Amino acid sequence: MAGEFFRVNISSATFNCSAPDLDSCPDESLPEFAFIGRSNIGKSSLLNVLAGERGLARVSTTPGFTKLINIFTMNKTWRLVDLPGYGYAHAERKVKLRFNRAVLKYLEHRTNLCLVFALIESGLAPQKIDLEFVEWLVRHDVPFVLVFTKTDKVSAATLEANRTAFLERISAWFEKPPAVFACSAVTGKGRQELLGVIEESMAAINAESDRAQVPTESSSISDPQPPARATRKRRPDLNRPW
Ligand SMILES: Nc1nc2c(ncn2[C@@H]2O[C@H](COP(=O)(O)OP(=O)(O)OP(=O)(O)O)[C@@H](O)[C@H]2O)c(=O)[nH]1
Ligand SMILES: [Mg+2]
Repeated sequence: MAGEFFRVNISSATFNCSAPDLDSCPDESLPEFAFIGRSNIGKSSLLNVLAGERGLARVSTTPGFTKLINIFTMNKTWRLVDLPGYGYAHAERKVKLRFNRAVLKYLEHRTNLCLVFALIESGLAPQKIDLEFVEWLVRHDVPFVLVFTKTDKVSAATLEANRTAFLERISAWFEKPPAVFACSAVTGKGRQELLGVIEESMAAINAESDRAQVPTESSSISDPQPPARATRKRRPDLNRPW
């Protein structure tokens, strides 16, 4: 139910693979939830917090550390995806792109990508590159929630001011603004809420899949409906309860 969160228990978290691009990613059989944001924002750290395994994704003080699409499987049934960050000039210089082309392709075309956690620094006023990236997500219909992170480094008042300012800057792009969460990889704040979003998302996908498989009056045995999972884009839409 909207606004209520389940307690998700992760009993197994394993490394699946590191892919240089979309074509190298594993099959699309499991729902994926990906972390994106500026280099050094804390994507790998937050993935570890959600997974409950400190050393699962590699963390570094060096910006631009994660260079591949790193995929991890939770409870053998869904995946967390650690993406290379954006906005790190040195990593981008060669290709003269502000955003990593392989990451954009993954975000745009990965059909089992259910939701993106777009990380924003709690301690900063809205940054041009984050606004530009969120606009790209909106234009490409990528379902996302905003995660203001590193909240342990800022006061509640600073977080609130920056969150409000960011939402004001993006408000014209939506009828209904995206859900916003506040997290810290240091304190674990926000973990249950993000896991709750994942749980809700998977429940919605399963319900949609079940609905699609219920025979209708017009369907017949000689004209079976193909299973929804195999044939349809399974991305949730932007009008989700959260
Ligand atoms: N205080 C604080 N530090 C954090 C938090 N999350 C991450 N860090 C630190 O920020 C630095 C970068 O963390 P990463 O998780 O590697 O960041 P990333 O976004 O994966 O970085 P790239 O892979 O380079 O894009 C590390 O020194 C972390 O310890 C947080 O919530 N609070
Ligand atoms: Mg990283």
